[in-house]
Parts: sequence; C-alpha cells; structure tokens
Amino acid sequence: MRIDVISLFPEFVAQCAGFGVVGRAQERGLLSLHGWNPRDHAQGGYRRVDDKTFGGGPGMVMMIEPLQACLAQARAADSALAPLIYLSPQGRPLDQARVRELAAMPRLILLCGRYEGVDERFVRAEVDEEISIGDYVLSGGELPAAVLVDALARLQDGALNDAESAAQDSFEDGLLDCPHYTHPASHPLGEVPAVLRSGDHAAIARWRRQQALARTWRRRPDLLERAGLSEQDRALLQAWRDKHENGSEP
Ligand code: 9D3
Repeated sequence: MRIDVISLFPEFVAQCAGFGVVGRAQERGLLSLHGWNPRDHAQGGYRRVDDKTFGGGPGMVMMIEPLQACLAQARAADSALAPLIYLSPQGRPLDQARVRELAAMPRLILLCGRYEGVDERFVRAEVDEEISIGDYVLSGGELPAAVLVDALARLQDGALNDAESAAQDSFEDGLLDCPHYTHPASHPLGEVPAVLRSGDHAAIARWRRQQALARTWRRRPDLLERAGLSEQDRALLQAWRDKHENGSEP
C-alpha cells in the first residue's frame, strides 16, 4: 500500500511511522509513505500557505493554491488512483470497519490541516472523505494521520507476526479484550486466575470469552449492541452476571 501525506510537517508523520509494526511494514515493502509539503509550493518570499479567515475572527486558513500544486505533485508521483482523505474534526469518526476497508486500497492520499483548517472550496472540490479520530481537540491533522497509518499498516498482509495476529484483536470481533497476566503467578498485588494455569484449553477459551463479554457489557454497552452475540455468548454473559450481581470487576 502506498500512502502520500500532505502536511506542513510531513516529517512528523514519517517519524511516528518509523517504529515498531509500522516501521517493519515499511522495511518489508508492505507500506510506502511519502510526504508532501504545501510550503514547497507557496509563492513569494514569505512562502505563505495560510491567510486570514474571511468574515473576520481569529485563526488562519490554509490557502487553496499551495494545496492544489502539492496535490498535483503527489498524484503525479504514481499512476495509481487514490482518494484524498482529509483528517478533520468535522469528519466521520474512524472505526475498525472503515480501517479494514481503507487497508484494502492500493493507495491513499492524506491531507493534514493546521490552523483553523483548509479553505472549504478546496475541500468541496478535491476531498473524497473527511475522517476524525474522536471528539477531542488536537492542534492539527498530523497525529490523526499517523493514527490512521498505524491502523492501516498493521492490517497489511505479513505486517504482523503470529504472536501479534490481528484476528484476535479487540474490535476485530467487536468486543473489548480479556485481561492478560504474566509471571509471577503469585504477587503481593494478587494471584493469576487459577483457570489460566489449569492447562484446560477449553476452559481457558471460555473464561477469556466470558471476560471479554463482561468487560464490554460493563464498559462499552454501545459495542455490545452492535456485536451480534451468539446464543452461547449470551449464556456466558448471563452466567457472569448471575455470579456478579453485586457489580464488581471487570
Ligand atoms: C480550536 C479550534 N477549533 C475552533 C472551534 C476548531 C479546530 C480546528 C482545527 C479544532 C481542531 C483543529 C485541528 N484538528 C485536526 O486537524 C483534527 C482532529 C482533531 O482535532 N480531533 C480529532 N480528530 C481530528 S482529525 C484532524
């Protein structure tokens, strides 16, 4: 997959993508990242990429022309067609279902805003999709772009080792993850649940599923409604609720 990033700080996104799973995906040739800076296409001695907002008020807006020139250069760098995705607080909130769809595309171009954002005429004319990463205020689209790149990279075939297998991830089945423990089995902070040390793989799988269901029920009932539980799942969750009516854990 090829991802082009249009940003006033393209090296910021590249840095974020240099480590761990994403860095490895690049080394393995599964992902190539390319940064494009509108500043390199700005006119005049001041190389302006932003200007005052029409109608008055505080804040600057990213200008159309440097963005158009930058986008044209990015598009021309490869023959593959690519939708332009604008990371924006006005976008649709990102979820794993959309990540899966985008991860299957051969190429994306990401646009990161700074200041108050991008001139709306450019958005209307060129942007195919607006994506937000959640309802909180950041200072620009670079971290959201890095978040999207990370989520996309780990879904590329061969990006994850067996141990990191995406299929078992939280959200891949629409549920939160079960708790995890490691050595020592006994510690002043508590004991590892006996079932995990029993060697009974069926019992362990059942316990993990039940924990995932219970946690999702308690912490994210919105996810549970959409998960579409099997009859077996419902029974597991009901058994947990019967045992924990007083309402402690997880
Ligand atoms: C304080 C400025 N706000 C005035 C009401 C509007 C505003 C403009 C630009 C708020 C944030 C930003 C910069 N944010 C992004 O570019 C952004 C973002 C975010 O802030 N939160 C979640 N997802 C995203 S995607 C891009």
